[in-house]
Amino acid sequence: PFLHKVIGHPEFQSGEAKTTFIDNTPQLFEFPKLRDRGNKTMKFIGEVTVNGFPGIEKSTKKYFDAPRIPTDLELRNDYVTAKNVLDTDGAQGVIEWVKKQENVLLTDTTFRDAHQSLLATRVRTQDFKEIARLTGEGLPELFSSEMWGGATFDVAYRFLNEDPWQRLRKIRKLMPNTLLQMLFRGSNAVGYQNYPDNVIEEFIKESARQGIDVFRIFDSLNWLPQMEKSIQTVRDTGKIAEAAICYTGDINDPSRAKYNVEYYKNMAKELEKMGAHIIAIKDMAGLLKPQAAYRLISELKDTTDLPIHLHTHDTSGNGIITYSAATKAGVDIVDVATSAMSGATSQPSMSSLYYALVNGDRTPDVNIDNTQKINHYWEDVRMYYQSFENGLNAPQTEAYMHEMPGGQYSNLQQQAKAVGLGHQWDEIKKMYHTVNLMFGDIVKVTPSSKVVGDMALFMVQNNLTEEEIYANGEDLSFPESVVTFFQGDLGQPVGGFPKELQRIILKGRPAFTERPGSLAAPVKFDKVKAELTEKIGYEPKLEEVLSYLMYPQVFLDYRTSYQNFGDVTLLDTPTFFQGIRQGESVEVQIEKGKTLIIRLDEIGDPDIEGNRVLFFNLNGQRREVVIKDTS
Ligand code: 3PY
Ligand code: ZN
Repeated sequence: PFLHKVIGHPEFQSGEAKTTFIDNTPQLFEFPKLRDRGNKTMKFIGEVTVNGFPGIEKSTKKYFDAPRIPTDLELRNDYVTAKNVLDTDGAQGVIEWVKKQENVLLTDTTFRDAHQSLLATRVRTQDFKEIARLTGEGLPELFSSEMWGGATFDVAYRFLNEDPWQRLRKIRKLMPNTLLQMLFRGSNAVGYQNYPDNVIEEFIKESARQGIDVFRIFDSLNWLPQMEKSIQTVRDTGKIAEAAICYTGDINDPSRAKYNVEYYKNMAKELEKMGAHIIAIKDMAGLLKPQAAYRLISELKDTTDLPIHLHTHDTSGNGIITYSAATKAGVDIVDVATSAMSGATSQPSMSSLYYALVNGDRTPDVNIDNTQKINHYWEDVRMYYQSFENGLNAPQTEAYMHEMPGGQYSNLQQQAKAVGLGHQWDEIKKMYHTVNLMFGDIVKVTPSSKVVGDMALFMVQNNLTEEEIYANGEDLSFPESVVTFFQGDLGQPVGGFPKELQRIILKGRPAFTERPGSLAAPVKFDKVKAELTEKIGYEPKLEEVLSYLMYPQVFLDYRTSYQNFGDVTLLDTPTFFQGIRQGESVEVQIEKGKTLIIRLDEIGDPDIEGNRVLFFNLNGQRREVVIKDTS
């Protein structure tokens, strides 16, 4: 076909073609490029069709109707959004704007925490793309859309064969008038360990440059020294620094005096001094009960002039009452999710909160019809992700006891199943509570929550009680995450480490109390760039160097997968997770006006080595792809 194209080209036929003709006529290469992309895409589809998607049970492909996309949203084109204010008046302008609002403002977490907490973070960019523009246009009154950071960064690479930076760019383009918000783990950035200060700085600058407007910064132990650098860097970029206080315990329970209301007020004052624009209360496990919410928000409002942004999880079923109480107490912004992606371990529902507050004071200013129409889309899309449901679809008040963050619940459950402890899940939850108290009652959120989870699993797996740890701990070898935690790798917990347990766990290894980021040598970006160039065969962009620094092997594996399969983000979600069946066709739009139509005609029997030939039809041409059947 390439030769035909050359010979058939009018310039060639006219006899005017020079040796530069081939170089200057890129259309000649379109066919091979298309064919190459077709081959890679068929390889991916073939692989999933034959061997299933890693991590989910292979089953008969389910067919779904196309999701309902709203076509008749009411638009308020003259509305000046918070993003418009940021672009014209800067971060301080947004703060003044928030303070002037009479109604409670909303952040929509559908694109980040909601699916992180309900569907193991697995929602794909393809499914956000369809609805992002409509969400921005139909809900201009939102304070922000939380759509990046937290676990979405590495899950995108690791499990979805997706580049998270590409997701950011796409959503940025589709939601030009909405503040885009990310969850940033302070000195852990979007990873699970401490990174040198210059990595934190470069990561924030690059994220801001590519479109993040609001950085919610937290530390997994509420340790202030680990938040300062991030807050300052965000301020320097001109974006909004939202400093989060992780909420644990119960301010109204005298037996949990460590985290009393004074503790939170002091922390808020410190964060204000550090330069925070907004104070967030990050109730990651849904522990903030309604009356405590009223008290906490009231007292914080008396303590600081900064806006207060409240985040909770609806695990206990009390989320809406908590928000209602907080709204009465004057909270400025609360986090909600579209109804179909709300409740249980996720955020409370946007439309439920609307109706809880309607015809009263401070009713959120959103178009409820638009909210419900956008929700139809999510009712349909959630079905694609059934394999990732965590099974927690009713209120669970035990969360007040175990205090596990919404995003950790299903993760730890999976970890337990993987080591054969699925049937002991109730004991693990109790052990998680015990371990928290053994550790001195710490803040539990990524990554500190993982340490508590690892220790709980270790104790249940080895049939160990708290007493036995103290009695025989000298002879036990503890999980690596627990050892490094007690060395001070994640920073210092409130009130310090319990000395006796620290001694038992460290067995003479050194512990330090300095900020780990201040001990780490700055990364030499040029050197890392050269090293990465060697590994991937081209000069990487800064964003790729950052991803590699954060997750070296995960990033390299992603590059390998990209080499083999091309851009699989373009596949529809049922095909991505389940492949296609014999006789089925799928369309993959690889560029505007360029679509691959792929049909699977036949799956051959395996040969002696297990290789099967899959007979495809790609845009009318017969193609064969060989896939090794690993079953
Ligand atoms: C994360 O760090 O991913 C969280 O969602 C913490 O709550
Ligand atoms: Zn959360």
